[in-house]
Amino acid sequence: MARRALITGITGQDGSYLAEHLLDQGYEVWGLARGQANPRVSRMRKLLADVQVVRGDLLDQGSLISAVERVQPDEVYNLGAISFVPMSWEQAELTAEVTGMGVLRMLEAIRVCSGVSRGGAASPSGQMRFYQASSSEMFGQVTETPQNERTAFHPRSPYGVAKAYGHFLTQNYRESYGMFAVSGILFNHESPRRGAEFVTRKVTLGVARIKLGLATELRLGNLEARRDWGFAGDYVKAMHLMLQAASPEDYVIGTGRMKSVRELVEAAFSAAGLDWEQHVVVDQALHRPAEVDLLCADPKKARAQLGWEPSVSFDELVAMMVESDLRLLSAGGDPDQDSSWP
Ligand code: NAP
Ligand code: F7E
Repeated sequence: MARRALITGITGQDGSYLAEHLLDQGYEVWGLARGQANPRVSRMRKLLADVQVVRGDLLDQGSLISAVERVQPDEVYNLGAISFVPMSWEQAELTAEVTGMGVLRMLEAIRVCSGVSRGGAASPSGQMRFYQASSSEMFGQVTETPQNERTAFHPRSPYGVAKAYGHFLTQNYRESYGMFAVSGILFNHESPRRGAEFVTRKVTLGVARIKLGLATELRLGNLEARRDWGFAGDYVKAMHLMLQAASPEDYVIGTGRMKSVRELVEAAFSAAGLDWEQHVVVDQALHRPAEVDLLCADPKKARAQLGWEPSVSFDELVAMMVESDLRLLSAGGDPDQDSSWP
């Protein structure tokens, strides 16, 4: 019988790549989707016709229990979150509820449905396995570079704090109940399906608009911030590998290479034959109340224990995204419309 996976955050970037990867591996894939008329669900259904949808919301404990009872998954991937860092200052409480408390609700749904009793450490074998989407934003103001699984956390946003809560809770359920519950500490990963609010996609869409004569300038915030950017399609494979491991452990996933936003901008404009200095305007209003200056992964553990390696370089990623956005906009596609997902 096919193994069954339940993915929260199915309408997001990672949900789509993970679902494709698991379908390729022969899984029966279920996606948890929220809302009465969520337009992102119809976009997801067009791209991923073989994914089955179960309704639920990370804010609603009962809905998660019902979803787990119905699907009876072998593996649960908790990717659902409010994931845009600036929004976490504007809606800090909601971020804590969805991105933080949502992890508690999902873990409780699994614990209740798999009959794990409080205080009774169960054997990890034969249980539902749980993956939590932890984030390099937990490192925040970094205490060492590169960051590994033992690096201390100093989150710099309500998002980072909520992720740290989910991370420690996942570790706690593993230790308290013997659950096979792990976190992947993923560094920034991007793709043509990245939300338009994140800096990579904002830049590649901006480049495409300027190249096609649809805009003349691109307004950005802090150009000096440095990130470790990789390709989302590679990173979802690491999520799957973590749940196939012999023992439940956390892993850092990234490329080990840092680039600044300025370097991202240079690469994207030059991929389209444009001079970025003619078009980019720095806007102080886009700076964050507390910035994460740099993030760089040390992915040695994942390489050694999971055999995981990134396959797409920074330059290849930027070129892929610029080409995709040029194609999308040339064909009259609107990145804000739900049908336009490459
Ligand atoms: P994304 O594109 O922003 O997707 C977020 C998903 O969460 C969407 O499917 C959204 O569904 C869902 N969601 C929001 N509120 C929800 C709720 N109340 N109940 C259930 N689902 C809800 O994020 P992503 O880039 O794919 O990232 C996936 C996960 O990895 C997130 O947890 C993110 O924080 C984490 N992460 C991402 C990165 C990265 O660089 N991409 C790095 C580290 C960690 P709707 O359609 O209903 O809004
Ligand atoms: O910002 C700077 C900004 O919003 C990257 C999420 O997936 O990765 C992501 O979080 C950097 C920051 O991603 C603009 O100040 C400059 O330093 O693309 P971003 P993020 O905040 O790193 C982590 C790992 C996650 O877990 C999150 O869910 O770029 N920046 N100018 C800008 N950023 C944006 N968005 N827009 C600008 O105009």
